[in-house]
Amino acid sequence: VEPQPKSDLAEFRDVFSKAKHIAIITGAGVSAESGLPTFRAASGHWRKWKTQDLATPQAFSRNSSRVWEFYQYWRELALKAKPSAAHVAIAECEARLRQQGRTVVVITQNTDELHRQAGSKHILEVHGSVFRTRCLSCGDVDVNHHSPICAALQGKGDPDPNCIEADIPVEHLPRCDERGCDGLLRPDVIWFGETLDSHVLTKVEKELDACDLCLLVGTASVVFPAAMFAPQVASRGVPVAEFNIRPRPSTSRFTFYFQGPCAETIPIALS
Ligand code: BJW
Ligand code: ZN
Repeated sequence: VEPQPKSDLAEFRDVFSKAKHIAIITGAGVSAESGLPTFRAASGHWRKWKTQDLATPQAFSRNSSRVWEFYQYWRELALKAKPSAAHVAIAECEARLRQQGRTVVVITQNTDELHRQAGSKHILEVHGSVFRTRCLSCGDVDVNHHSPICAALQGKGDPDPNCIEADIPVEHLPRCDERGCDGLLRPDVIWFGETLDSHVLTKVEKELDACDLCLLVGTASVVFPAAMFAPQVASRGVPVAEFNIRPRPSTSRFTFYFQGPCAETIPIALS
């Protein structure tokens, strides 16, 4: 029989108190209590489509207007959202441990910047950010928190499956303002079929190799390569603690499992 992960908080707290380099891997579940829908729940649909139909370079080249409407909706939600108790506890933990010469790194798949808003400093955003744009012509990457991001997207992005598509001409979608460029902008996020930024991945590898405790919070762990991060740490014999509302097949490979909404479990675990 496989060893079962433990849900013993006192034992976790003991390991946590001795850890010097903590890697916290997060997914959409950490933002669920901020009111942002997760990707693989029924609520994760937008109009008639799933994320897999919209978050691809093919979808963007076929219908840039539709994909920008989807991101208009997302960016509005993320801008209005407030960090949850889990985001806050993670940020406070980093600040507190720093005083003791211990480090915390957040390796997040989320593109909502809520960890940053909560005050986390050491963050690796492996799937990018919806608040950055990238130019398809010159490659320029820019920070952009404006909403709407361009006049034509004002009031667009309604998730109702029966609403009429905006069909915005590409010249009215977000365009590059670098001198003489005017190229089409896209959200600076990683879509299916695209490789993760190699500089970010190198930093992630370093952190996974250096950590002596790993937390895996609110992710379905089905999207690669991020799904391999925690198993990679566990295979070195380093303790991994998973926090999720429901166990997953690979949960059994980890040292600890704490079931429940992470806005409840994380503040207790990291207090
Ligand atoms: C709570 C909670 C609460 C709820 N408290 N918990 C086979 C092997 C290897 C690779 C592939 C393969 N087949 C296909 C691939 C490629 C593909 C992939 O992995 N597909 C899988 C679906 C199989 N991967 C890629 O394409 C990646 N690139 C790549 O691999 O490059 C090399 C390559 C290229 C081509 C072919 C093969 C290889 C890129 C992946 C990019 C993912 N991008 C997205 C969109 C980002 C843009 C945006 O945000 O708009 O990233 S997809 C979406 O999923 C988003 C998320 O970051 C990501 C992960 O989702 P996450 O965070 O796990 O969310 P959910 O909703 O799935 O889960 C929420 C969890 O929280 C659940 O477990 C809940 O129970 C829990 N929860 N409430 C605690 N309150
Ligand atoms: Zn440009």
